[in-house]
Amino acid sequence: MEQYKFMTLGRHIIEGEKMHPEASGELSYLLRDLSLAAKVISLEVNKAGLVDILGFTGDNNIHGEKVKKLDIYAHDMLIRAMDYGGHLCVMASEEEEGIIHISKKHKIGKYVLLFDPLDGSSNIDANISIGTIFSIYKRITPENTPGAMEDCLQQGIKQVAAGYVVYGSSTIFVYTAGQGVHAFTLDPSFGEFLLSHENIQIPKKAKIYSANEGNYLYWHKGLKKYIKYLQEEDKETGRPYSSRYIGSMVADIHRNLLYGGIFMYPADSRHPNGKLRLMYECNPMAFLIESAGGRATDGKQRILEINPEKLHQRVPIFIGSEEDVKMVEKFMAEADVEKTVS
Ligand code: AHM
Ligand code: MG
Repeated sequence: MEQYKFMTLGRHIIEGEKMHPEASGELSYLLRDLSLAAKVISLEVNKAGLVDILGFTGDNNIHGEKVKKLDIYAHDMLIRAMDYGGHLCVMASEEEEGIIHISKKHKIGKYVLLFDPLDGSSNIDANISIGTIFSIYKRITPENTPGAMEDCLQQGIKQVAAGYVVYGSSTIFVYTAGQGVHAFTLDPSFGEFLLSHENIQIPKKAKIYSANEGNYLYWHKGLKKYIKYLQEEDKETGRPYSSRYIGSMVADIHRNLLYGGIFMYPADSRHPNGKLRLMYECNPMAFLIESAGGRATDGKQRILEINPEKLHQRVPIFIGSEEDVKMVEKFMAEADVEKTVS
């Protein structure tokens, strides 16, 4: 097994910064604050089966879904850990309808943070991996003023850093600040994230597809054909593929990042924009997967180039190994041509 240097997340961030002497260091502090929030959330997630925290609170979130206590806990914890640092001007969370202003008591900074505090939370009761997803931008409104909606509604390509924390058999913090994708595994005995995967590159082509096939009936014709194609036998192209779907985006993407594969949450005839949110789920994952050499589109357009219209906008997503994503795009484009001709 490859031996890594005994490198903590904090030290890795500082060393990365040394390569950019012009950097103010604010992004490093921001990532460090995020990792602190992740440790606290991880502790609470691990305790979920032990304390009376499971079950619904009875409240609905802004999408009309039942909210569990841990979602609220993670949302509150992130705000508490992030708003006093002086590095942010505004935040937005999947669990809150509007933007979240920085308290007047604290200094206002130049960065913008968007997050999904606990993605895949419908899996909590079954002890299945869940995660926190984050996305960081530089503000576009004038400095030293409160951040605004336009700071949050930037194209994904403008992200300066993004990542996720997966709370699974171990807790792993994965991030990119544009130069490589790195993963750090939490050592629970002394509470440090230690470098476990450096410069992760997603395989160009793989043998795994992840999608909720229960929606098959409602899918685009080209997508149906693509899935059937993956299930056919052909040794040369490595088919049939394996189907792996956890139903927890962070866990599905994490596996595909390491082993290669394609994750899809497409549009369907009942949900023309798919399910996942551009600002909280798709953009950060697209930034990360592209930084690891992969590809992310909505079937036609690069996710990172979509012009966001609203905070909680949903978009279809096809993300993962480059050649696999290109292949599904080809199937869908061909089906569209057939439809126009007939
Ligand atoms: P959430 O943000 O409400 O947790 O929903 C997002 C989750 C993703 O983690 C996962 O990929 C998807 O919803 C699963 O949806 P489905 O149950 O429709 O397959
Ligand atoms: Mg989510």
